[in-house]
Amino acid sequence: MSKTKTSRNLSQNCKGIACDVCMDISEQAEARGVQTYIQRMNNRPIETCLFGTGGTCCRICSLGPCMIIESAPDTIGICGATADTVAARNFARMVAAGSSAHIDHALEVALGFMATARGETDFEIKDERALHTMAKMYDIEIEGRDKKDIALDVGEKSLAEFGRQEGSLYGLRRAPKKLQEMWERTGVAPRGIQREVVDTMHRTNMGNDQDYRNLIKQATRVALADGWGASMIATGLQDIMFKAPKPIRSTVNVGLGVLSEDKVNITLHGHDPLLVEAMAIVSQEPEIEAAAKKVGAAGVNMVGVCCSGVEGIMRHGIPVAGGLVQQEMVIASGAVEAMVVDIQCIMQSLPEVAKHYHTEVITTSDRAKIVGATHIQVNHHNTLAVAREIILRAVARFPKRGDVHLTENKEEVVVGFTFESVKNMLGGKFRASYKPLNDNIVNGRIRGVGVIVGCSSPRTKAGDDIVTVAKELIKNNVMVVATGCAATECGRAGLLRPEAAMKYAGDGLREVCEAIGMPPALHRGSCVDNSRMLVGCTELVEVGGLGDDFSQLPAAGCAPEWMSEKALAIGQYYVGSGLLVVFGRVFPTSGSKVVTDYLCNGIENDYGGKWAIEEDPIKMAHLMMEHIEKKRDALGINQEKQRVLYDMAMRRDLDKDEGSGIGDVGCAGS
Ligand code: NFS
Ligand code: SF4
Repeated sequence: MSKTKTSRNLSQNCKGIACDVCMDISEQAEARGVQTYIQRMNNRPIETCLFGTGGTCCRICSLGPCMIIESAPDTIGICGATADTVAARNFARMVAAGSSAHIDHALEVALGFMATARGETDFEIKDERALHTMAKMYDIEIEGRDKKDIALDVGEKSLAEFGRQEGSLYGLRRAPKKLQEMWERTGVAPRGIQREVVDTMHRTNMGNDQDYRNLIKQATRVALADGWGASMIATGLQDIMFKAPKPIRSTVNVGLGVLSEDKVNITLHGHDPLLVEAMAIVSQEPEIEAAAKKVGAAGVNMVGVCCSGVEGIMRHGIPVAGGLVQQEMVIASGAVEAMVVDIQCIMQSLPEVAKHYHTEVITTSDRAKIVGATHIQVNHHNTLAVAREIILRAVARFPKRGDVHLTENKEEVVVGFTFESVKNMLGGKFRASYKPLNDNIVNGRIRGVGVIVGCSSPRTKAGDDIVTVAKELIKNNVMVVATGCAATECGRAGLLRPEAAMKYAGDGLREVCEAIGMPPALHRGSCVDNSRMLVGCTELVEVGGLGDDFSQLPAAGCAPEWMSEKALAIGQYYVGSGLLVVFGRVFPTSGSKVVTDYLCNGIENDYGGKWAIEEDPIKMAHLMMEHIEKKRDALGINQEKQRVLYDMAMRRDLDKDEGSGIGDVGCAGS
């Protein structure tokens, strides 16, 4: 059974810590007066507020703020709101906010895609296979049509999904039939993508929805609009314009080999793939190289941070310095000429840290400006020109570089394991299929799939919990698939190399990894690319042998170090799709036992998935593995099978046993 905890027994570690590499940079930076999250956490004057942590502070009207203690009836809101209502209302708002980040990202991508299809941008329709996948989803005719015309139709249909008022989203069609039926039956199938955000913000206004289960229902609907709607569109259109990633080698970590001692280092931080693409293209131009040489640099070195980093590494092999918690340390290395940021997960402190060095922080989106940074607006029509301008500004800063604090710290990684590339890897280009994966799950060499998503947190040693969960899963033959900063942390710990299977994987998983040449932990892209996980799960179902719904799969997700509302949105769309999701350390409804208990238990009866909360990473991994084994038991694939010789009648019965996927070998078990 999942654990339900209140805020009182969840760890509230307010001491700032980091990995050894970052501690080292931070200490030398502190000596010159630089303040990073480590000092800010240590110097925080007020302890974390339990009302805020547990989700029972309501400030949506001026009769409040009302701070509600579940066990003290006289603390209910002035309007009569209970801890359950307030916690569920705040949760729904957080999910809507997280979803909005992905939705707005996707909308920008869709607008850029339309402009590209019209030939108005510097980009092009590069991946026709990805174009056809999206076209099929929208029932758009492909045969005999020019790719530009197909792209225009795909762009229009994608844009229409945001403002749709009736019916349900096309993206839902990529789910197994049974899941689609459940969404329709329970009323959580999203209508228009943006409509679900508006609905959530409306019903969480003062005096509207005050039934916690109904509020969680809407939180599920808006989250599904994110995962199966917006994120699916973002990933699909990005793949069409920039090509779907394929496995590619690169390096990660804050150290030499990622940041260069003799080149102009430009870090790309944020989430906008358009800018990453433009910077990757322009940095290869001979004029840029010549400009760098002119100032005494050996060239220009692009480095990624957060999900922009993930976009750059998957498509171009651009090395990644780190995720959320490494961003200040990257500047404090003293080796960065420009940190270029766009949207999301950007610490306001960056220009302050940069003041102590020669680094220029450049904001590029009018959604994310920071006082103290230089703003250069990027739009769909000027991307390459602006990329050129930014790179030349960075080059001009190179002669001002002072002491650099960098040690030999880099890890080799192989990244870019999308749903399609895994299919190709498993079945070969001409018989691309998940069947070998399903077979190995059914025969038990691989027990199941453990999905690790979300951020790295300053509350842990930055990545420690993520890596501990990943290693424990791998050791116990659970294949790990990771996205976002969690994937970067797996890389920093050396888990994203095929050789890691030898060192960390249990016998069964190691055997499969060695046969295919894949790492035991697969890097599946940015947080928006969690849509790739959804499509991958559908494939596991459709290939057969593992049930007919996500809730039957031997799979579980987790976000050990989550911090962003975006992680909550992702968690809720996994739960609403039938999966178990375990979050570490804090959970935003912990001030209401009723709501937390519903999210961790009761919700399973409604949508098939559920949450669990566990701060100990080893226990978290075991919670996921217990769930996986329970699903295996229910599928009947854990039973000790006896060798039976089949006669013709038995074979015919087996053929009728559609979807079992284990009947085609002629004898049950081995
Ligand atoms: Ni995801 Fe990517 Fe990282 Fe967390 Fe932020 S960068 S969108 S939210 S911190 S994983
Ligand atoms: Fe207080 Fe109710 Fe107003 Fe919230 S809506 S601040 S609980 S009076």
